[in-house]
Amino acid sequence: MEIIQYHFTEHGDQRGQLIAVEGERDIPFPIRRVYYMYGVGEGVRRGYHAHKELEQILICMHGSCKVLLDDGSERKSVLLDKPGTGLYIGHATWREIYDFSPGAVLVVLASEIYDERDYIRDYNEFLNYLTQKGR
Ligand code: T46
Repeated sequence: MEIIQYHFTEHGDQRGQLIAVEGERDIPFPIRRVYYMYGVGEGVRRGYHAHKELEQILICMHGSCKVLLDDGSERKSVLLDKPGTGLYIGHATWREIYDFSPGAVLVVLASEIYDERDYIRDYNEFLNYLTQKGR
């Protein structure tokens, strides 16, 4: 499984840092939704699902967290700890997000608006879905 990360340009000067992320330019899809999570407690693990169509970029704006990616045949963990780096997660990839540091803020740029029908929340269903798709 290839891990795809985008490194955004940091416009830094004596006033501090600024990063801009433009859909279809800095990332491969138009941004139709932004959401973020914060106040995630120690030991909490989120996600546990895959998406049928959704593409996303995860950016840890403050602190750090880890993301487990699983394409049905391989599992990889990625540490997110830089506001200038975005992790791409395409469709048909199981994800779990864990090890949030105290005060961590995770921002997600999504290719589609929220649609619960796009979620696969059962791991065996996810494996069956991959088999059906011939992956
Ligand atoms: C993902 C990981 C990284 C909404 O109403 N709108 C939204 O856009 C989202 C993302 C969630 N919600 C509601 C649905 C649930 O009642 O917020 C609640 C928590 O969502 P969920 O349990 O899906 O959160 P996570 O952290 O398990 O997963 C989220 C995204 O849902 C998912 O797409 O890839 O973050």
